Amino acid sequence: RPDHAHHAKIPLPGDLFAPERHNSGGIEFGERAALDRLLTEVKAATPDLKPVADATPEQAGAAIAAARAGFAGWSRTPAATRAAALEHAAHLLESRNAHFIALLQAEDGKTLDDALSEVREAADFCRYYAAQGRKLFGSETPMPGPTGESNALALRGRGVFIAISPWNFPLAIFLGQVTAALMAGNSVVAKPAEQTPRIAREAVALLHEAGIPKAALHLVTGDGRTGAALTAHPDIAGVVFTGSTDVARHINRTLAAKDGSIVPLIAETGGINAMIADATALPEQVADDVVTSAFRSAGQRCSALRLLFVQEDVADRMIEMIAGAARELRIGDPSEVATHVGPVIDAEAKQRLDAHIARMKTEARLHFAGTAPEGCFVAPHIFELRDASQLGEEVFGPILHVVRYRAETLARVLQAIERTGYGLTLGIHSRIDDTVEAIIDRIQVGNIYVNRNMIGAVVGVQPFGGNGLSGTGPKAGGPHYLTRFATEQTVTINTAAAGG
Ligand code: TXE
Repeated sequence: RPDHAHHAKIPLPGDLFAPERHNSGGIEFGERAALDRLLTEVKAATPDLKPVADATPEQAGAAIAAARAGFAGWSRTPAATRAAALEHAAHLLESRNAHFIALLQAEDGKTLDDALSEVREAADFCRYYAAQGRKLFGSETPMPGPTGESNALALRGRGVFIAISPWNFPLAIFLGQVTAALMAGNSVVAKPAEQTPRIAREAVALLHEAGIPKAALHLVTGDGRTGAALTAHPDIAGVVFTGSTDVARHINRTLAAKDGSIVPLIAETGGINAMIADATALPEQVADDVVTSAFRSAGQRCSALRLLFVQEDVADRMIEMIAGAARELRIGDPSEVATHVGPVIDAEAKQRLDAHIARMKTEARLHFAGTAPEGCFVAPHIFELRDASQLGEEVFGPILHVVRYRAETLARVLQAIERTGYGLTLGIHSRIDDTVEAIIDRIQVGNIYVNRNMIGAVVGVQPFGGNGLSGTGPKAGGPHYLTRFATEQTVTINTAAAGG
C-alpha cells in the first residue's frame, strides 16, 4: 500500500465537500496555518497562460515517427530507471503544488479543494505505477517446466502508445495515462483535451525534467480531429483513451479498420450513475452524500451521481433535506476558498446543460434551483422524474434527477440501472445488509459506494473504472492496469542442446 498520510486533506472553512467536516469536527490550528500558507502561495503563483498552438498534421505525424525512433532506447531502459523518473516526477509535482493548483484554477475552473486533490492524485499515480512497474517489469517470471528446458515470461513495452485525455481531470488523468504507458516501456504521444493544453504542456515539461527522455514522450495538441488522425496512424501499437463513450466507439471503429495490425484500446468512458436510498438510510447523511456526489466539481466528474432512487415512504423528507443541503452551496469564483461550485468548462457545455434544464422544466417536477452568477456557471438543480428513462443521455453537470420507488419494486430500479447500458459508479444507502449484498451481487458496476458519497478513486485504494458503455477496464490506479499496456513474451530454451 502506498503511504496515505498525505491524503489527510486540509479542511476548508465551511466546506460542505470536505469529509473532515463530519470526521474531525473542526479545523485544527496547524491545518489552518497550512491552508493559509498554501493560499498565499497559490495567489502568488504565475502560471504560464500563453496560448498553445494546435499541432499541424505534419507535426502529429512527426511526433509518431520520433516516438517510434525513441521506443528502442526507452523500452530497453531498466524498469528501475523508468520507475525512478516517475518517482522524481511525483516529487516535483508536490514541490510545485501551488503552481499546479493555480494553473488548474485558471485553465480548468477547479475549486481549491478539487485542484489540491488533483495534484495529489497525479503524484499518487506516478508513485503507484513506479512501484507496480518495478515488480512487474523488473525481472522475468521463471515458469516451471521439464528438465532440459528453461521457460521464462517477460512483460515488455508494445511500441508507440497514443494517450488521449479529457479536460475534467487534465492533470491527474493525463499523467495517469502517460506514466502507465511509459512505465510499461512504451514511447508515448499524448493528445490532451483541446480545453486544457497548458496544463498538459507543463505536465510534459515536468516529466522531461524528471528524467523521461524527450524521444520517449511527445505532446500533440489539437481537438478531436487530431486525436482521430493519431489513432488512424499505421505505426501505433496501442491507445489509451478517457472521455465520452461516443468518441471511444469512434476510436474502436478506426482501430478495427486497420489492415496492418490489431491495436488494443484501453477506454474509460462515461456513465449514468445511480444511487439507491431506502427507508432505513440516515437522512442527514444521504443529504450530504447526495449533494457532494451530484454537485461537487459542478457535476463534471464521470463518477457523479445523476439518478437518485429514493424509497417512497421517505422520499418527501429526503428530497427536502437534499434541497436544504444544496441551498448551502456557494457558486462562483473557484479561486475563492468558500466556493463549492465553480464554473462549467466552457460556453458550449453551459448551453447544453441549460437546454437540458429547460427540457426538464417542462417534463419533470422542479424541486430546487440554485442561483448562479453571470458567465459559464450552471446552478445546481434537482428534478423529480416519473421514470428514469426520461433522463436521456449522460448529463455532465450539476443536475440531479430523483425517482421514487416502492420497496416491492426494487427489482425494477435495478433493471432501470442496467438498461442505461453503463456501469461506472453506484451508491447504496441502506442499513439492511441483505439488501446491500443483493444489489452488489446483481449489478455489474465498476465502483460501488455503500453508505457514503460517490467521490472516491484513491490510487491504490479504490481502483477506478467501469463496465459496459463505461469502459474496457482494467482499472486505473489498480494492480492490473500496467499489464494491459504491455505485451508478454515467453522464451523457451532447450538447455540440453546448449550443453547446459
Ligand atoms: O470527452 P470527449 P470530454 C468522461 C465523462 C464524459 C467525458 C468528458 O464521463 O463523458 O469524459 O470529457 C478527443 N478521435 N470521463 O468532453 O469529447 C478530445 O479531443 C480521437 C470518463 O473531454 O470524448 C479529447 O482529448 N480523439 C472518466 C478526448 O478525446 C477524439 C473520467 C475526450 O473528449 C475524437 C473522466 C476522435 N474522433 C471523464 N474526438 C472515467 N470513466 O474514468 C474527440 N477526441
